[in-house]
Amino acid sequence: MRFDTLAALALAPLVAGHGAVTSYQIGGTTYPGYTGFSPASSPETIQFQWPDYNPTMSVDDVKMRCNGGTSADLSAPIAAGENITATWGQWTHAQGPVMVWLFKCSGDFGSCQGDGQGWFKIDQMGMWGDNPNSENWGTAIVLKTLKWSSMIPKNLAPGNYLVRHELLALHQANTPQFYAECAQLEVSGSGTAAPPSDHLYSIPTYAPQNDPGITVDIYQGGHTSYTPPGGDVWSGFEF
Ligand SMILES: *[C@@H]1O[C@H](CO)[C@@H](O)[C@H](O)[C@H]1NC(C)=O
Ligand SMILES: [Cu+2]
Repeated sequence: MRFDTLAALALAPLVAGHGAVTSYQIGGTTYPGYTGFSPASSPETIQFQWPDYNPTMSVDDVKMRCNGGTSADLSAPIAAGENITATWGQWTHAQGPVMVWLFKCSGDFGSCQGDGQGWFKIDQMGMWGDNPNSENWGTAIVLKTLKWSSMIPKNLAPGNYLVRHELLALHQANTPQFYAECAQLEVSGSGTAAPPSDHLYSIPTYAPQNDPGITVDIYQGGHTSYTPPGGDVWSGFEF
């Protein structure tokens, strides 16, 4: 089912500490994300409804993919080349990258759980400048604005896609905290492009737990640059 009225949008109050994407904006339309804890009574969403706010601590955890949620009732239309803006109800950490991923479904959303090596990054922001113990991080922008906007690659082949917004909090040395949530997008357009296989990852396990982008101790001197785990962004192009 497609969500196409604002009337159903009733945001429940946020109850607990960690972040969650509570809505998505595409063009002039706002689509409900999930606000947590009440799957039975929650309004229908485009976002997978997940069981709790707890951070995922290991890249091998099945909750890495979509925080343990399953297919949503609704999906949102978006044109290739258009931006999707995620809005978080709250967020508290200023160190760590923001990563935005897509996964192409082979059919209906009801049977699309993001299985297999089909996830690719369309956007990310790690650190700028040369000091990890700073607020020069993608997640610091989320802390300040509670928003993140990403463009769907202009030439991306149309179809049903999952979008996955991931915040990786690095404020505690050797205790990474991953926060990921998925939503359902119907991408339209006349493009034919798909990412090459070297940009495709399985989630969980898109990187080893000892990837330097995961284990970095931001309080130790000597780290002057940062590479997010899980490879490069694919921004789309024709073959
Ligand atoms: C659209 O997303 C891109 C990143 O993919 C970003 O650089 C740009 O600022 C966004 N545009 C708007 C209007 O938010
Ligand atoms: Cu936290």
